[in-house]
Amino acid sequence: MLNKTLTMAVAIGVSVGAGSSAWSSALDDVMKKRGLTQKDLLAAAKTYTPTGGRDEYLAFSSGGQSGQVIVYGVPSMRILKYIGVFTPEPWQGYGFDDESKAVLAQGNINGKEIKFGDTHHPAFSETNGEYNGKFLFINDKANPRIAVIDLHDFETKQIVVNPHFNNEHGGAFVTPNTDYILEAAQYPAPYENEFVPLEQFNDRYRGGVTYWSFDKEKGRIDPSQSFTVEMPPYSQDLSDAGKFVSDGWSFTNSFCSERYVGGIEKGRPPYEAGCSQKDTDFLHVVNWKKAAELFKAGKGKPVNGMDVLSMDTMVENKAMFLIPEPKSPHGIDVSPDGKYMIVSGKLDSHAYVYSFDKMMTAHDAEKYEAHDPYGIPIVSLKDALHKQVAVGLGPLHTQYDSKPCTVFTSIYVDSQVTKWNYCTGKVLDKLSIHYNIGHLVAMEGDSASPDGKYLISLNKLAIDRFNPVGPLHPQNHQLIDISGDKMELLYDMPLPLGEPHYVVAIKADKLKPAIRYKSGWNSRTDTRSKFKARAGREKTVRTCDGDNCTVEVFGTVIRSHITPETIEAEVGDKVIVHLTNLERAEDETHGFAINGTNVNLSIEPGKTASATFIADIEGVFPYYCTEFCSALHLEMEGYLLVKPKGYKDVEGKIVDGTTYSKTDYDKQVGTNHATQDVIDSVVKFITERNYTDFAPVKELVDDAVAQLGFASKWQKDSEASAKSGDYQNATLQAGQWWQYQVKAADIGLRAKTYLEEHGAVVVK
Ligand code: K7E
Ligand code: CUA
Repeated sequence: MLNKTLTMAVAIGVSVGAGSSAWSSALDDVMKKRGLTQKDLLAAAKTYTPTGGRDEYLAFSSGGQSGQVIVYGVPSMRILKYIGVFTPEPWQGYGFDDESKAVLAQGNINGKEIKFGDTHHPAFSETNGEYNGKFLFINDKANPRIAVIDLHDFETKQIVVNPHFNNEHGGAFVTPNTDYILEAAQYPAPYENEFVPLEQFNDRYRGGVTYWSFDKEKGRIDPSQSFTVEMPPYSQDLSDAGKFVSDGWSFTNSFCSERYVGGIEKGRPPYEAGCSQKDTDFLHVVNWKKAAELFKAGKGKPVNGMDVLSMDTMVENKAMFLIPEPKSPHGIDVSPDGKYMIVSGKLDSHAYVYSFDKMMTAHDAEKYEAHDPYGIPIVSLKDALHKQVAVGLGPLHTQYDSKPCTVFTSIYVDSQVTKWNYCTGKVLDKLSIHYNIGHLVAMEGDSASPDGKYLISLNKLAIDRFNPVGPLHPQNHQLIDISGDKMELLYDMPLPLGEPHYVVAIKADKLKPAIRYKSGWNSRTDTRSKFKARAGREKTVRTCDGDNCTVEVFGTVIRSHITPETIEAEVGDKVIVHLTNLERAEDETHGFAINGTNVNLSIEPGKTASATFIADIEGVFPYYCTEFCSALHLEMEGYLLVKPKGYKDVEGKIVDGTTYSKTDYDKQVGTNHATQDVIDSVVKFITERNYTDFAPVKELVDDAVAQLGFASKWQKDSEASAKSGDYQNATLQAGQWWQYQVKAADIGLRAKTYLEEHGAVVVK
C-alpha cells in the first residue's frame, strides 16, 4: 500500500517535471506565469503561512444568518472552525446529540424550537478591559438571545432568551471585568407578551438595554441577577461599555428617535422616510453600576420573570441621560483609555468624538438643554462634543490602533476605510475596499490596549472579486496591513456562510484550548457524564414498562471498533445510545451515524455523547464511524436490528463467510512477528533519543504503549485458541493482534518523524 502510493507519487512527479507547464524554481518565472507584481509578492509574503505554521491572531466572526461563529487565523485568513451556536452544526454533532439539543432548547421561545439565529456581535470576556481568552459571547438579532461559548473547547454552553425584547441588535458588549453583558433592543415592542395596537406606540412600546450578569466562577449568565433598563421607543442600536475613567457607564445609540410608525399599505410614508427626518438621534448614557445597585436594592419591577428599572427610577437617580448624535447613528466605540466615545451617523459624513469628561461636567451640574418626551434629561451636543471630523459618506464603525489617537472608520457609501486622528481631528489616509464595508476589526481593536498590525474590512458586497458561484455571492473579508503610515491591502478572503457583521480578534497565545476531555465528559454541561462507559464494562439494557420498552446502550468507541457491534431492539422501542470515546490521543475523534434516524454524533477523545430515538420501523440499520480515524475506519461498523414485536430469534449461529486453517494462522503469526520487528526498530530509535523532552512525542508514545498492550492481550487469546486447535478463532484473534500492532506502528512512525523534524538528539 505504502509502496504503491510512493510509486504513484514518483510517477506524478516525473510527468509534471517533464511537462511544459512545470513551475520553474525561479521566482521571476513564477511571477511572470501568474502575472504577479512585486507588490503582490510582498503582500503574499506578509500573509503566506508555511505548512505547519501558526497564526499570530485568531479572529472570531459572527456567522450572520447561519447562526454560527466562524473562526479564522490572521494573517493567513485560513478558516479553522465553524462553531455551532444558535443552529445545529452536524460536524460537531451540535443539535444532534442529546447533550447539545438541551443547549439549543434553552433558546426555545414560547416553547417553540427556533431553527436559526442572526448573529451580529461577538465579544470576548475581559479583565480590566483586556481580552482574557476565556469566553466568547454573541447575540442573535432575530430572536433576542445571547450565547456563551467556552474557549476552552470552542463549544456553546448556554443560550439565554431576553424576556423583555422582541428583537435586538446591540449585543453582545461586555463591561471591562465581564460583570455584565449588554443587549440592547432594536425595534420597540411592548415588554408584556400581549397585543398592543401601533396607535399606542408612544405609550406602550419600549426599547431598553438588558444587563446580563455573568457568573465568572460558573462561566454562565445568571438571569436571576440580570435586569433591564427601560428606554423610550427609539430604535436602540449598538452599545459599548466605558472603561477606566468611564468605567461604570455604558453608551447606547439609537435611530428613529422620531418614533415614526410606517404603514405604506395605508398610504403612510415608509419607515425609511419617517425614521430619518430629524438631524439628530440620541445617545443613551447609562450609569450601569448605579443601575445594578438600584436593582439589588429592589427598585426594579418584575416583568416576565426579570426585573425592569423604569425610566423614572433611572432619571430620579441621575443614572441615565441623553446626548444628541448625528443622524441615524450606527457604531459607538469607546477609546482604549475610556476618555472618548466615537459615534458615526450613517447619513452624515462626520464622525463625532464625545468627551466623557465634558458630558460628565454637564451632567453633574445638571446643565441640560431639554428633556425628551419621557422626562430624560438631554445634555447638549455642544457640551459633550470634543471633535467633529469629516471622514467620508456613510461612516459606520471605528476601531482603535496601537498608535495614540489613531483610528480606522468604515465608510459604507464611499467603500473606504478612513484612518484619522481623533485628538487633532486630522484625516491621515484613505483606502478603497471592495465593496461597501460594514464593520472592521483591528487586532484587539476594542480592548484597552489595541495591537494595531492588521485590519480586516468586513465587506457587505463582493460583486466581482471572486469566481462567480451564482446569484448569491460570498462575503469578502479584506486583510489590510496597518503597520505603516499608509494602509495596504493584502488579501481577499471569501466567507461563504451567512453575512458576518462584527469580528473580534485575539492574540492566539491567550487561548489555551483543550486537546482532550477528562474521560467520560459531557462537554455541553462540563460535568462528568452519568453515561460514561469504561473499556470492558460496556452493556446494553432493555427494560419495559408495560408495552413501552427502552433499549439503553452504554458503549465505547476506540480505533477501530464500536462496542457494542450489534444493538437489538423491537419495533417501537425507544433506543438511547451513550458512547464514550476511550482515546487519549490527539485528534482521534470518532463519529456515529445510523441510517434514517438523524443519529449523528461527534465524539472527541474523552467525550461521552448520547442519541435518543424511536426505532419506529423494523429492519436492519447499519451504523458506522463517520470520522476517518484509522486504516480500518471503514470496519468501524455494526448493526441496529429492529425486530418485529415478539420476534423469536432463529436457531443456529452466525456462519463465517471464510474459514481458516493452521496454515492461515501460521501465516498471520509470521506477519505479526515481522511487524513486531519494525515496531522494535522504531521503539529503539525513539528511546535512544531525548523524546521525553517533546510533549507531543510523549503523548504519542503513551498511546502506542496502550495499543501494544491491547495487541498482547489478543496475542495471548490467539495463542490459547491455537493451543486448543481452534484455528478459526486463533487466526481471527491473531488478526486483531496485528490490527493493534499496525496502530502502534503508525503512531510510532509519527513520533519518529516528529523527532527527526525537531532535532532530537541521541542520549544513549
Ligand atoms: Cu453594523 Cu449588526 Cu454591527 Cu451589520 S451591524 S454592519
Ligand atoms: Cu472511528 Cu472511523
